[in-house]
Amino acid sequence: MTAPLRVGVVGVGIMGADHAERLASRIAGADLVAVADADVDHASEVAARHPGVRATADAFDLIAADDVDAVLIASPGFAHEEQVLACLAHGKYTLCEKPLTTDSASALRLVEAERDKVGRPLVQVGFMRRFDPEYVELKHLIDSGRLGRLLVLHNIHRNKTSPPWFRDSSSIVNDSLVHEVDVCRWLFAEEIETITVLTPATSGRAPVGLRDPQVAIFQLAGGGMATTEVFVNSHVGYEVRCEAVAELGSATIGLGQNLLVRRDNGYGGHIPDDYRVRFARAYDIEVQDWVRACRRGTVVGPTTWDGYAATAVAEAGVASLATGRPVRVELADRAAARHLCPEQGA
Ligand code: ISE
Repeated sequence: MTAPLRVGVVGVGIMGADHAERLASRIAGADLVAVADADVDHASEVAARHPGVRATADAFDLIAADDVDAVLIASPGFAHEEQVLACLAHGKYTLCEKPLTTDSASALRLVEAERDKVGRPLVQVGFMRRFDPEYVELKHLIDSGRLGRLLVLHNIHRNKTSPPWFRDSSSIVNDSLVHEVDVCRWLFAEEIETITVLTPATSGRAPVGLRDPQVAIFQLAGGGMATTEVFVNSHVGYEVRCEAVAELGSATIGLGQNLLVRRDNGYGGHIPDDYRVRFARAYDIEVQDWVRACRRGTVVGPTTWDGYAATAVAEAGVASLATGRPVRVELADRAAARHLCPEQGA
């Protein structure tokens, strides 16, 4: 394809509006042509920021439109299944924000629909950490073998405050911990077999009904393990760190030590408020790579299978949250995703 990729964005809440801005201003080879949101006034407001972009309340109109080559879905997770199915039916390349869907059965239906209706990958799932330069460097280091065999990952995932739609503790698993699920599958290049979600003392600053922080333990198929602390009301800032412990050494990312200022008997740096700042580069690279791949007629990055596996692990995590006991992750046969190249995804 030589012409720019004409992209429509479905859902222009916090993340969708951020992606619309990125597509309209920073991404080469793409034209933002339309935005859709159930709140049409908000869609119009976002469209008005970008001359020539139209707004609609109907996601399905946008997906079907002849002048839309590819669709970026950033609507709430519960809307994803129908919207991704529409994209598959119209043969449109799709970048679907995480989670692929909110339960494993519907996520698996999407893997199968992509296989049966299209027969090749068309959908990328928005696990943007795989495009973050620090995570990419860590992945290359692990894959190079220079640290020897990867044994353990320690993850820290903190948000300043949780969004208002985090009404119960399962949101932390489904919406926040799910990133570490994907990171672990990707860095180990193995599936997660069991997950345990523990609830230490809850912070007095967490909204009522939210067990926050949580500590999760993943057991990988090859025997490795990962620990994750998710704390979404730390009231400090957005912090994501990962330490990989391997046979010959360890490696850490996310220390955020780019600029250290010494002043008035102190020293320190800045901690961003949220993921749009911390992962700005990752989002830019993710969307730019997606656009390039669509124009070449391919798909890169996390696949529908990765989206399905992450949702299945999160679902087991929510079950574990209720008891604090390990829960086994039941995955479908990988043949469900035989249309994906073996090297794609985790
Ligand atoms: C949000 O949806 C994200 O994806 C962020 O990366 C995560 O840190 C946050 O907890 C989620 O709510």
